[in-house]
Amino acid sequence: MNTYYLTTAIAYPNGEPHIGHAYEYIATDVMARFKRLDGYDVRYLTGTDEHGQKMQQTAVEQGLAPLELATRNAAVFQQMDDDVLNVSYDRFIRTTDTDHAASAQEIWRRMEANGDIYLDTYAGWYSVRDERFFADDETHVNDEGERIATETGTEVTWTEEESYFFRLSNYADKLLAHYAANPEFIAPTTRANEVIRFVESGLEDLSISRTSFDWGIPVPEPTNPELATEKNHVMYVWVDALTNYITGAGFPDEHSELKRFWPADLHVIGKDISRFHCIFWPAFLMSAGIELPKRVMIHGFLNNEGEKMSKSVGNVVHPSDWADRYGLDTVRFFLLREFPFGSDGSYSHDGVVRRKNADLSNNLGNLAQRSLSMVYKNLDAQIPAPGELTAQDEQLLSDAASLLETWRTHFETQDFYRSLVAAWKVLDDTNGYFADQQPWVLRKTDEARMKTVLWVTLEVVRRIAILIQAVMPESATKLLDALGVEASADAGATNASGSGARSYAAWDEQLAPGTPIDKPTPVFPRHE
Ligand code: ME8
Repeated sequence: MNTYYLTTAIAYPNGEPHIGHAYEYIATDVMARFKRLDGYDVRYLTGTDEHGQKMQQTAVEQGLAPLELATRNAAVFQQMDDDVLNVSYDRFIRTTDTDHAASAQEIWRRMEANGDIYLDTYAGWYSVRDERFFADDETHVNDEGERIATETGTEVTWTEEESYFFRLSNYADKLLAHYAANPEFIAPTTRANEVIRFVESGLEDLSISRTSFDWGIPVPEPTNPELATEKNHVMYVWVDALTNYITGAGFPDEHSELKRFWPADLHVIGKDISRFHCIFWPAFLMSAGIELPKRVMIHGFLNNEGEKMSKSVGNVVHPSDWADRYGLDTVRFFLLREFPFGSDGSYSHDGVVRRKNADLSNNLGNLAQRSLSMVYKNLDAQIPAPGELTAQDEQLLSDAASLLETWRTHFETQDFYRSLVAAWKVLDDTNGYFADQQPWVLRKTDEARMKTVLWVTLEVVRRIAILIQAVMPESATKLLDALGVEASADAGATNASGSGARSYAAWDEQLAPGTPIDKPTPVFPRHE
Protein backbone atom coordinates (compact mmCIF):
# COMPACT_ATOMS: atom_id res chain seq x y z
CA MET A 1 0.00 0.00 0.00
CA ASN A 2 1.37 3.43 -0.86
CA THR A 3 1.97 5.67 2.12
CA TYR A 4 0.92 9.29 2.42
CA TYR A 5 2.23 11.37 5.32
CA LEU A 6 0.86 14.84 5.88
CA THR A 7 1.15 17.37 8.66
CA THR A 8 -0.28 20.67 9.88
CA ALA A 9 1.71 23.35 11.62
CA ILE A 10 1.75 22.71 15.36
CA ALA A 11 -0.01 25.57 17.14
CA TYR A 12 1.27 27.62 20.07
CA PRO A 13 -1.10 26.69 22.87
CA ASN A 14 -0.70 30.07 24.60
CA GLY A 15 -4.36 30.82 23.86
CA GLU A 16 -7.46 29.23 22.42
CA PRO A 17 -7.76 27.97 18.86
CA HIS A 18 -9.50 30.26 16.38
CA ILE A 19 -11.10 29.71 13.01
CA GLY A 20 -7.71 30.19 11.24
CA HIS A 21 -6.38 27.12 13.05
CA ALA A 22 -9.58 25.22 12.26
CA TYR A 23 -9.22 26.16 8.59
CA GLU A 24 -5.79 24.52 8.42
CA TYR A 25 -6.89 21.35 10.26
CA ILE A 26 -10.01 20.95 8.14
CA ALA A 27 -8.19 21.39 4.83
CA THR A 28 -5.51 18.90 5.89
CA ASP A 29 -8.23 16.53 7.06
CA VAL A 30 -9.94 16.70 3.66
CA MET A 31 -6.63 15.80 2.01
CA ALA A 32 -6.06 12.93 4.49
CA ARG A 33 -9.54 11.49 4.02
CA PHE A 34 -9.30 11.76 0.25
CA LYS A 35 -6.07 9.76 0.24
CA ARG A 36 -7.46 7.13 2.65
CA LEU A 37 -10.55 6.69 0.50
CA ASP A 38 -8.24 6.38 -2.49
CA GLY A 39 -6.43 3.46 -0.91
CA TYR A 40 -3.35 5.07 0.64
CA ASP A 41 -1.85 4.18 4.00
CA VAL A 42 -2.21 7.67 5.48
CA ARG A 43 -0.58 9.24 8.50
CA TYR A 44 -1.89 12.63 9.59
CA LEU A 45 0.12 14.48 12.22
CA THR A 46 -1.00 17.56 14.12
CA GLY A 47 -0.33 18.93 17.60
CA THR A 48 1.06 21.74 19.73
CA ASP A 49 4.31 23.74 19.89
CA GLU A 50 4.81 24.12 23.62
CA HIS A 51 8.27 25.52 24.34
CA GLY A 52 9.76 28.99 24.01
CA GLN A 53 9.62 32.41 25.49
CA LYS A 54 6.05 33.18 24.46
CA MET A 55 4.72 30.14 26.33
CA GLN A 56 6.91 30.90 29.32
CA GLN A 57 5.78 34.54 29.49
CA THR A 58 2.10 33.67 29.11
CA ALA A 59 2.43 31.08 31.87
CA VAL A 60 3.97 33.66 34.21
CA GLU A 61 1.17 36.13 33.41
CA GLN A 62 -1.39 33.46 34.29
CA GLY A 63 0.42 32.26 37.39
CA LEU A 64 0.97 28.79 35.96
CA ALA A 65 3.97 26.62 35.26
CA PRO A 66 4.64 26.51 31.49
CA LEU A 67 3.83 22.81 31.33
CA GLU A 68 0.51 23.39 33.12
CA LEU A 69 -0.46 26.07 30.63
CA ALA A 70 0.60 23.86 27.71
CA THR A 71 -1.24 20.81 29.04
CA ARG A 72 -4.44 22.73 29.63
CA ASN A 73 -4.49 24.37 26.20
CA ALA A 74 -3.20 21.40 24.23
CA ALA A 75 -6.27 19.57 25.56
CA VAL A 76 -8.48 22.37 24.19
CA PHE A 77 -6.95 22.01 20.73
CA GLN A 78 -7.20 18.25 20.77
CA GLN A 79 -10.77 18.31 22.01
CA MET A 80 -11.67 20.71 19.18
CA ASP A 81 -10.19 18.28 16.63
CA ASP A 82 -12.06 15.35 18.20
CA ASP A 83 -15.43 16.75 19.18
CA VAL A 84 -15.97 19.79 16.97
CA LEU A 85 -14.12 19.50 13.66
CA ASN A 86 -14.13 15.73 13.04
CA VAL A 87 -10.43 15.85 12.23
CA SER A 88 -9.05 12.37 11.54
CA TYR A 89 -5.49 12.85 12.79
CA ASP A 90 -3.37 9.80 13.58
CA ARG A 91 -1.20 11.43 16.22
CA PHE A 92 -1.58 14.61 18.23
CA ILE A 93 2.04 15.40 19.02
CA ARG A 94 3.11 17.69 21.85
CA THR A 95 6.66 19.01 21.75
CA THR A 96 6.86 18.14 25.46
CA ASP A 97 6.44 14.44 24.56
CA THR A 98 9.53 12.47 25.58
CA ASP A 99 10.16 10.89 22.18
CA HIS A 100 10.24 14.38 20.72
CA ALA A 101 13.04 15.60 22.98
CA ALA A 102 15.14 12.61 21.89
CA SER A 103 14.43 13.39 18.25
CA ALA A 104 15.29 17.12 18.52
CA GLN A 105 18.53 16.31 20.34
CA GLU A 106 19.49 13.77 17.69
CA ILE A 107 18.98 16.13 14.75
CA TRP A 108 21.05 18.70 16.67
CA ARG A 109 23.88 16.18 17.14
CA ARG A 110 23.86 15.39 13.44
CA MET A 111 24.01 19.05 12.46
CA GLU A 112 26.88 19.49 14.89
CA ALA A 113 28.68 16.41 13.55
CA ASN A 114 28.39 17.91 10.08
CA GLY A 115 30.29 21.01 11.28
CA ASP A 116 27.30 23.35 10.94
CA ILE A 117 27.09 24.53 14.56
CA TYR A 118 29.38 27.06 16.28
CA LEU A 119 29.32 29.07 19.51
CA ASP A 120 29.13 32.88 19.47
CA THR A 121 27.11 35.75 20.89
CA TYR A 122 23.79 36.91 19.50
CA ALA A 123 23.15 40.62 19.62
CA GLY A 124 20.01 41.81 17.94
CA TRP A 125 16.25 42.12 18.13
CA TYR A 126 13.85 39.37 19.13
CA SER A 127 10.08 39.24 18.83
CA VAL A 128 8.55 37.00 21.46
CA ARG A 129 5.17 37.10 19.70
CA ASP A 130 6.74 35.77 16.49
CA GLU A 131 9.48 33.74 18.25
CA ARG A 132 11.80 35.21 15.67
CA PHE A 133 15.06 37.21 15.37
CA PHE A 134 15.17 40.45 13.40
CA ALA A 135 18.10 42.44 12.00
CA ASP A 136 18.27 46.14 12.74
CA ASP A 137 17.07 47.14 9.27
CA GLU A 138 14.06 44.82 9.62
CA THR A 139 12.71 46.96 12.48
CA HIS A 140 11.55 50.56 12.99
CA VAL A 141 10.39 52.78 15.84
CA ASN A 142 6.65 53.51 15.76
CA ASP A 143 4.77 56.64 16.83
CA GLU A 144 4.55 55.42 20.42
CA GLY A 145 8.33 55.08 20.53
CA GLU A 146 8.28 51.27 20.51
CA ARG A 147 10.58 49.27 18.28
CA ILE A 148 8.56 47.09 15.92
CA ALA A 149 9.37 44.30 13.46
CA THR A 150 8.40 45.93 10.17
CA GLU A 151 7.15 42.74 8.50
CA THR A 152 4.92 41.46 11.28
CA GLY A 153 4.15 44.59 13.32
CA THR A 154 5.10 42.95 16.63
CA GLU A 155 7.20 44.46 19.37
CA VAL A 156 10.89 43.46 19.52
CA THR A 157 13.32 43.58 22.43
CA TRP A 158 17.11 43.90 22.36
CA THR A 159 18.69 40.55 23.11
CA GLU A 160 22.33 39.90 23.77
CA GLU A 161 23.39 36.46 24.89
CA GLU A 162 25.68 33.55 24.21
CA SER A 163 24.17 31.40 21.51
CA TYR A 164 24.88 28.52 19.19
CA PHE A 165 24.61 29.36 15.52
CA PHE A 166 23.70 27.26 12.51
CA ARG A 167 25.68 27.90 9.30
CA LEU A 168 22.62 28.74 7.25
CA SER A 169 24.77 30.92 4.99
CA ASN A 170 26.33 27.74 3.58
CA TYR A 171 22.97 26.48 2.36
CA ALA A 172 21.70 29.20 0.03
CA ASP A 173 23.06 27.58 -3.15
CA LYS A 174 21.95 24.11 -2.13
CA LEU A 175 18.46 25.37 -1.36
CA LEU A 176 18.19 27.23 -4.66
CA ALA A 177 19.31 24.10 -6.51
CA HIS A 178 16.67 22.09 -4.64
CA TYR A 179 13.88 24.56 -5.51
CA ALA A 180 14.96 24.54 -9.16
CA ALA A 181 15.06 20.76 -9.38
CA ASN A 182 11.77 20.31 -7.50
CA PRO A 183 9.30 22.94 -8.69
CA GLU A 184 6.46 21.28 -6.70
CA PHE A 185 8.37 21.66 -3.42
CA ILE A 186 6.80 25.03 -2.54
CA ALA A 187 3.26 25.99 -3.52
CA PRO A 188 1.60 28.20 -4.62
CA THR A 189 4.05 29.70 -7.13
CA THR A 190 3.71 33.26 -5.86
CA ARG A 191 4.86 32.09 -2.42
CA ALA A 192 7.66 29.99 -3.94
CA ASN A 193 8.92 33.06 -5.77
CA GLU A 194 8.98 35.07 -2.52
CA VAL A 195 11.08 32.38 -0.88
CA ILE A 196 13.45 32.12 -3.85
CA ARG A 197 13.98 35.90 -3.99
CA PHE A 198 14.73 35.92 -0.28
CA VAL A 199 17.32 33.13 -0.53
CA GLU A 200 18.88 34.74 -3.60
CA SER A 201 19.51 37.89 -1.58
CA GLY A 202 21.82 35.81 0.68
CA LEU A 203 21.30 34.03 3.99
CA GLU A 204 22.84 34.86 7.34
CA ASP A 205 23.71 32.28 9.96
CA LEU A 206 20.91 31.57 12.39
CA SER A 207 20.95 31.75 16.17
CA ILE A 208 19.61 28.36 17.31
CA SER A 209 19.83 28.40 21.10
CA ARG A 210 18.85 30.64 24.00
CA THR A 211 20.45 31.13 27.42
CA SER A 212 18.25 33.82 29.00
CA PHE A 213 15.41 31.42 29.92
CA ASP A 214 15.01 27.67 30.34
CA TRP A 215 11.65 26.57 28.90
CA GLY A 216 12.92 24.46 26.04
CA ILE A 217 14.68 21.27 25.06
CA PRO A 218 18.25 21.24 26.44
CA VAL A 219 21.01 21.42 23.85
CA PRO A 220 22.87 18.09 23.97
CA GLU A 221 26.40 17.91 25.34
CA PRO A 222 28.73 18.92 22.48
CA THR A 223 31.28 16.41 21.21
CA ASN A 224 33.50 19.11 19.75
CA PRO A 225 35.51 20.74 22.62
CA GLU A 226 35.32 24.14 20.89
CA LEU A 227 31.59 24.12 21.56
CA ALA A 228 31.92 23.57 25.31
CA THR A 229 30.40 26.22 27.58
CA GLU A 230 29.45 26.79 31.22
CA LYS A 231 26.05 28.18 30.26
CA ASN A 232 22.85 26.18 29.95
CA HIS A 233 21.41 26.40 26.45
CA VAL A 234 17.93 25.44 25.35
CA MET A 235 17.11 25.03 21.68
CA TYR A 236 15.59 27.90 19.77
CA VAL A 237 11.93 26.95 19.70
CA TRP A 238 11.78 26.70 15.90
CA VAL A 239 14.51 24.02 15.76
CA ASP A 240 12.49 22.04 18.29
CA ALA A 241 9.13 22.72 16.60
CA LEU A 242 10.11 21.85 13.02
CA THR A 243 11.64 18.59 14.18
CA ASN A 244 8.18 17.38 15.27
CA TYR A 245 7.62 16.26 11.70
CA ILE A 246 10.35 13.61 11.87
CA THR A 247 9.49 12.64 15.45
CA GLY A 248 6.06 11.79 14.05
CA ALA A 249 7.77 9.41 11.60
CA GLY A 250 9.65 7.56 14.32
CA PHE A 251 12.98 9.42 14.09
CA PRO A 252 15.63 8.57 15.20
CA ASP A 253 14.59 4.92 15.67
CA GLU A 254 15.96 3.08 12.63
CA HIS A 255 13.57 0.20 13.32
CA SER A 256 10.42 2.23 13.86
CA GLU A 257 7.46 0.97 11.88
CA LEU A 258 6.66 4.63 11.21
CA LYS A 259 9.90 5.15 9.32
CA ARG A 260 8.17 4.25 6.06
CA PHE A 261 6.25 7.53 6.29
CA TRP A 262 9.34 9.73 5.86
CA PRO A 263 9.90 11.81 3.72
CA ALA A 264 6.58 13.51 4.36
CA ASP A 265 4.41 14.01 1.32
CA LEU A 266 2.95 17.29 2.47
CA HIS A 267 3.42 20.00 5.09
CA VAL A 268 0.38 22.29 5.26
CA ILE A 269 1.15 25.70 6.79
CA GLY A 270 0.01 29.33 6.73
CA LYS A 271 1.74 32.13 4.87
CA ASP A 272 3.35 33.72 7.94
CA ILE A 273 5.66 30.75 8.53
CA SER A 274 6.86 29.96 5.02
CA ARG A 275 10.51 30.93 5.64
CA PHE A 276 10.79 28.52 8.55
CA HIS A 277 9.44 25.66 6.47
CA CYS A 278 10.96 26.40 3.08
CA ILE A 279 14.41 27.66 4.18
CA PHE A 280 15.37 26.68 7.74
CA TRP A 281 13.75 23.25 7.78
CA PRO A 282 15.23 21.90 4.53
CA ALA A 283 18.63 23.35 5.51
CA PHE A 284 18.54 21.55 8.89
CA LEU A 285 17.59 18.31 7.16
CA MET A 286 20.31 18.64 4.52
CA SER A 287 22.83 19.26 7.29
CA ALA A 288 21.65 16.22 9.25
CA GLY A 289 21.61 14.04 6.14
CA ILE A 290 17.87 13.42 6.24
CA GLU A 291 15.65 13.38 3.15
CA LEU A 292 13.57 16.50 2.51
CA PRO A 293 9.77 16.56 2.57
CA LYS A 294 8.18 16.49 -0.86
CA ARG A 295 6.01 19.56 -0.62
CA VAL A 296 5.12 22.58 1.49
CA MET A 297 1.65 23.92 0.72
CA ILE A 298 1.19 27.46 1.99
CA HIS A 299 -2.39 28.51 2.58
CA GLY A 300 -3.70 32.03 2.91
CA PHE A 301 -5.20 33.79 5.89
CA LEU A 302 -8.80 33.83 6.85
CA ASN A 303 -10.14 37.28 7.65
CA ASN A 304 -13.39 38.41 9.20
CA GLU A 305 -15.31 40.38 6.55
CA GLY A 306 -11.98 41.45 5.09
CA GLU A 307 -10.51 42.48 8.45
CA LYS A 308 -7.72 40.77 10.30
CA MET A 309 -9.02 38.73 13.24
CA SER A 310 -7.85 40.13 16.52
CA LYS A 311 -8.77 39.92 20.16
CA SER A 312 -8.74 43.72 20.52
CA VAL A 313 -11.20 44.21 17.63
CA GLY A 314 -13.33 41.42 19.14
CA ASN A 315 -13.97 39.66 15.83
CA VAL A 316 -12.29 36.34 16.60
CA VAL A 317 -14.52 33.43 15.62
CA HIS A 318 -14.49 30.30 17.75
CA PRO A 319 -14.82 27.19 15.61
CA SER A 320 -17.38 25.59 17.91
CA ASP A 321 -19.71 28.61 17.64
CA TRP A 322 -19.68 28.23 13.90
CA ALA A 323 -20.17 24.48 13.95
CA ASP A 324 -23.13 24.93 16.34
CA ARG A 325 -24.71 27.66 14.24
CA TYR A 326 -24.32 26.31 10.70
CA GLY A 327 -23.45 22.65 11.15
CA LEU A 328 -19.91 21.32 10.85
CA ASP A 329 -20.21 20.05 7.29
CA THR A 330 -21.42 23.45 6.08
CA VAL A 331 -18.37 25.05 7.69
CA ARG A 332 -16.01 22.50 6.13
CA PHE A 333 -17.59 23.00 2.72
CA PHE A 334 -17.67 26.79 2.98
CA LEU A 335 -14.01 27.12 3.93
CA LEU A 336 -12.83 25.11 0.93
CA ARG A 337 -15.39 26.31 -1.63
CA GLU A 338 -15.39 30.02 -0.88
CA PHE A 339 -11.86 30.89 -2.07
CA PRO A 340 -8.77 29.02 -3.37
CA PHE A 341 -6.62 27.38 -0.72
CA GLY A 342 -3.48 29.39 -1.51
CA SER A 343 -5.28 32.76 -1.34
CA ASP A 344 -6.47 34.89 1.53
CA GLY A 345 -10.20 34.85 2.05
CA SER A 346 -12.96 36.33 4.07
CA TYR A 347 -15.91 34.97 5.94
CA SER A 348 -19.15 36.53 7.01
CA HIS A 349 -22.43 35.23 8.31
CA ASP A 350 -24.15 36.09 5.00
CA GLY A 351 -21.44 34.33 3.02
CA VAL A 352 -21.84 31.08 4.94
CA VAL A 353 -25.65 31.16 4.78
CA ARG A 354 -25.58 31.89 1.05
CA ARG A 355 -23.41 28.82 0.35
CA LYS A 356 -25.39 26.65 2.72
CA ASN A 357 -28.72 27.48 1.12
CA ALA A 358 -27.65 27.74 -2.52
CA ASP A 359 -25.03 25.02 -2.93
CA LEU A 360 -25.97 22.51 -0.27
CA SER A 361 -29.69 22.84 0.33
CA ASN A 362 -31.08 23.98 -3.04
CA ASN A 363 -28.61 22.32 -5.32
CA LEU A 364 -27.42 18.97 -3.95
CA GLY A 365 -29.95 18.59 -1.14
CA ASN A 366 -33.08 19.20 -3.20
CA LEU A 367 -31.91 17.11 -6.11
CA ALA A 368 -31.34 14.13 -3.83
CA GLN A 369 -34.51 14.67 -1.83
CA ARG A 370 -36.82 15.13 -4.84
CA SER A 371 -35.51 12.14 -6.77
CA LEU A 372 -35.43 9.86 -3.73
CA SER A 373 -38.96 10.91 -2.74
CA MET A 374 -40.27 10.05 -6.19
CA VAL A 375 -38.65 6.61 -5.98
CA TYR A 376 -40.04 6.10 -2.49
CA LYS A 377 -43.58 7.17 -3.35
CA ASN A 378 -44.01 5.92 -6.89
CA LEU A 379 -41.67 2.99 -7.28
CA ASP A 380 -42.25 0.91 -4.15
CA ALA A 381 -39.16 2.38 -2.50
CA GLN A 382 -36.83 0.52 -4.84
CA ILE A 383 -34.09 1.92 -7.07
CA PRO A 384 -35.48 1.62 -10.62
CA ALA A 385 -33.81 -0.04 -13.59
CA PRO A 386 -32.91 2.41 -16.35
CA GLY A 387 -34.20 1.85 -19.89
CA GLU A 388 -32.33 2.83 -23.02
CA LEU A 389 -30.07 5.83 -22.39
CA THR A 390 -30.25 8.98 -24.52
CA ALA A 391 -27.14 10.88 -25.57
CA GLN A 392 -27.94 13.42 -22.84
CA ASP A 393 -28.19 10.71 -20.17
CA GLU A 394 -24.86 9.29 -21.32
CA GLN A 395 -23.20 12.69 -21.26
CA LEU A 396 -24.31 13.42 -17.73
CA LEU A 397 -23.22 10.00 -16.51
CA SER A 398 -19.84 10.31 -18.14
CA ASP A 399 -19.32 13.84 -16.74
CA ALA A 400 -20.01 12.46 -13.27
CA ALA A 401 -17.80 9.41 -13.85
CA SER A 402 -14.83 11.58 -14.82
CA LEU A 403 -14.97 13.57 -11.57
CA LEU A 404 -12.76 11.17 -9.61
CA GLU A 405 -9.86 11.68 -12.03
CA THR A 406 -10.46 15.44 -11.93
CA TRP A 407 -10.35 15.38 -8.15
CA ARG A 408 -7.20 13.25 -8.12
CA THR A 409 -5.48 15.79 -10.34
CA HIS A 410 -6.62 18.81 -8.33
CA PHE A 411 -5.85 17.17 -5.00
CA GLU A 412 -2.23 16.66 -6.08
CA THR A 413 -1.96 20.46 -5.81
CA GLN A 414 -4.41 20.83 -2.89
CA ASP A 415 -6.83 22.60 -5.21
CA PHE A 416 -9.94 21.82 -3.20
CA TYR A 417 -11.66 24.87 -4.65
CA ARG A 418 -11.56 23.68 -8.26
CA SER A 419 -12.49 20.15 -7.20
CA LEU A 420 -15.69 21.46 -5.64
CA VAL A 421 -16.42 23.79 -8.55
CA ALA A 422 -16.14 20.84 -10.95
CA ALA A 423 -18.48 18.67 -8.85
CA TRP A 424 -21.04 21.45 -8.50
CA LYS A 425 -20.96 22.09 -12.26
CA VAL A 426 -22.14 18.50 -12.76
CA LEU A 427 -24.82 19.09 -10.10
CA ASP A 428 -25.98 22.26 -11.87
CA ASP A 429 -26.27 20.31 -15.12
CA THR A 430 -28.15 17.51 -13.38
CA ASN A 431 -30.57 19.96 -11.81
CA GLY A 432 -31.16 21.46 -15.27
CA TYR A 433 -31.73 17.96 -16.67
CA PHE A 434 -34.18 17.06 -13.89
CA ALA A 435 -36.18 20.25 -14.48
CA ASP A 436 -36.20 19.67 -18.27
CA GLN A 437 -37.14 16.02 -18.15
CA GLN A 438 -39.96 16.61 -15.66
CA PRO A 439 -40.12 13.09 -14.24
CA TRP A 440 -43.29 14.08 -12.33
CA VAL A 441 -44.99 14.56 -15.73
CA LEU A 442 -43.40 11.41 -17.15
CA ARG A 443 -45.00 9.52 -14.29
CA LYS A 444 -48.34 9.83 -16.12
CA THR A 445 -47.06 9.75 -19.73
CA ASP A 446 -44.00 7.47 -19.89
CA GLU A 447 -43.19 5.53 -16.76
CA ALA A 448 -40.20 3.74 -18.32
CA ARG A 449 -38.60 7.07 -19.16
CA MET A 450 -39.34 8.37 -15.68
CA LYS A 451 -37.43 5.42 -14.24
CA THR A 452 -34.47 6.14 -16.49
CA VAL A 453 -34.41 9.83 -15.49
CA LEU A 454 -34.58 8.97 -11.80
CA TRP A 455 -31.88 6.34 -12.09
CA VAL A 456 -29.55 8.69 -14.00
CA THR A 457 -30.13 11.45 -11.46
CA LEU A 458 -29.50 9.18 -8.48
CA GLU A 459 -26.44 7.65 -10.09
CA VAL A 460 -24.97 11.18 -10.39
CA VAL A 461 -25.88 11.84 -6.75
CA ARG A 462 -24.15 8.57 -5.78
CA ARG A 463 -20.90 9.61 -7.45
CA ILE A 464 -21.00 13.06 -5.87
CA ALA A 465 -21.78 11.59 -2.44
CA ILE A 466 -18.84 9.17 -2.70
CA LEU A 467 -16.48 11.99 -3.62
CA ILE A 468 -17.58 14.48 -1.00
CA GLN A 469 -17.05 12.06 1.87
CA ALA A 470 -13.62 13.66 2.14
CA VAL A 471 -15.13 17.13 2.60
CA MET A 472 -18.41 16.44 4.43
CA PRO A 473 -18.04 12.95 5.91
CA GLU A 474 -21.20 12.96 7.98
CA SER A 475 -23.57 14.32 5.34
CA ALA A 476 -22.06 12.19 2.59
CA THR A 477 -22.54 9.08 4.71
CA LYS A 478 -26.22 9.97 5.24
CA LEU A 479 -26.67 10.47 1.53
CA LEU A 480 -25.04 7.14 0.68
CA ASP A 481 -27.14 5.39 3.31
CA ALA A 482 -30.26 6.98 1.80
CA LEU A 483 -29.26 5.61 -1.63
CA GLY A 484 -28.77 2.14 -0.19
CA VAL A 485 -25.09 2.09 -1.16
CA GLU A 486 -23.22 -0.44 0.94
CA ALA A 487 -20.27 0.58 3.08
CA SER A 488 -16.93 -0.79 1.96
CA ALA A 489 -15.64 -3.78 3.87
CA ASP A 490 -12.43 -1.90 4.61
CA ALA A 491 -14.29 1.20 5.76
CA GLY A 492 -12.45 1.30 9.06
CA ALA A 493 -9.14 1.45 7.27
CA THR A 494 -10.25 4.05 4.79
CA ASN A 495 -12.00 6.47 7.07
CA ALA A 496 -10.68 7.08 10.54
CA SER A 497 -13.89 8.80 11.58
CA GLY A 498 -15.54 5.43 11.97
CA SER A 499 -17.90 3.19 10.08
CA GLY A 500 -19.79 3.75 6.91
CA ALA A 501 -17.14 4.92 4.47
CA ARG A 502 -17.29 3.89 0.83
CA SER A 503 -13.82 3.66 -0.64
CA TYR A 504 -13.08 5.06 -4.09
CA ALA A 505 -12.54 1.47 -5.20
CA ALA A 506 -16.37 1.36 -5.39
CA TRP A 507 -16.44 4.29 -7.82
CA ASP A 508 -17.73 2.29 -10.78
CA GLU A 509 -20.19 0.08 -8.91
CA GLN A 510 -23.31 1.65 -10.33
CA LEU A 511 -26.53 1.96 -8.37
CA ALA A 512 -28.15 -1.46 -8.35
CA PRO A 513 -31.80 -1.56 -9.54
CA GLY A 514 -34.05 -3.14 -6.96
CA THR A 515 -32.10 -1.80 -3.99
CA PRO A 516 -34.62 -0.87 -1.28
CA ILE A 517 -34.51 2.66 0.18
CA ASP A 518 -35.92 4.14 3.36
CA LYS A 519 -38.28 7.12 3.48
CA PRO A 520 -35.90 9.97 2.64
CA THR A 521 -35.31 12.92 4.93
CA PRO A 522 -33.45 16.04 3.81
CA VAL A 523 -29.68 15.77 4.38
CA PHE A 524 -29.05 19.50 3.83
CA PRO A 525 -31.82 21.53 5.50
CA ARG A 526 -32.06 25.25 4.71
CA HIS A 527 -30.62 27.81 7.11
CA GLU A 528 -33.52 29.95 8.28
O1 ME8 B 1 2.99 29.57 13.86
N1 ME8 B 1 -5.90 32.22 8.91
O2 ME8 B 1 1.74 28.55 15.53
P1 ME8 B 1 0.39 29.43 15.44
C1 ME8 B 1 -5.34 31.08 8.50
N2 ME8 B 1 3.82 27.26 16.41
N3 ME8 B 1 -4.35 30.47 9.13
C2 ME8 B 1 -3.88 31.02 10.26
C3 ME8 B 1 -4.41 32.22 10.78
C4 ME8 B 1 -5.49 32.83 10.04
N4 ME8 B 1 -6.09 33.95 10.43
N5 ME8 B 1 -3.74 32.51 11.91
C5 ME8 B 1 -2.82 31.53 12.08
C6 ME8 B 1 2.88 28.78 14.78
N6 ME8 B 1 -2.89 30.63 11.10
C7 ME8 B 1 4.01 27.82 15.12
C8 ME8 B 1 4.10 26.76 14.05
S1 ME8 B 1 5.17 24.56 12.91
C9 ME8 B 1 6.56 23.63 13.13
C10 ME8 B 1 5.20 25.74 14.23
C11 ME8 B 1 -2.05 29.43 10.90
O3 ME8 B 1 -0.48 28.87 16.50
C12 ME8 B 1 -0.57 29.73 10.87
O4 ME8 B 1 -0.19 30.23 9.61
O5 ME8 B 1 0.72 30.87 15.46
C13 ME8 B 1 0.02 28.37 11.18
O6 ME8 B 1 0.11 27.58 10.00
C14 ME8 B 1 -1.01 27.78 12.15
O7 ME8 B 1 -2.19 28.56 12.02
C15 ME8 B 1 -0.53 27.79 13.60
O8 ME8 B 1 -0.21 29.12 14.00
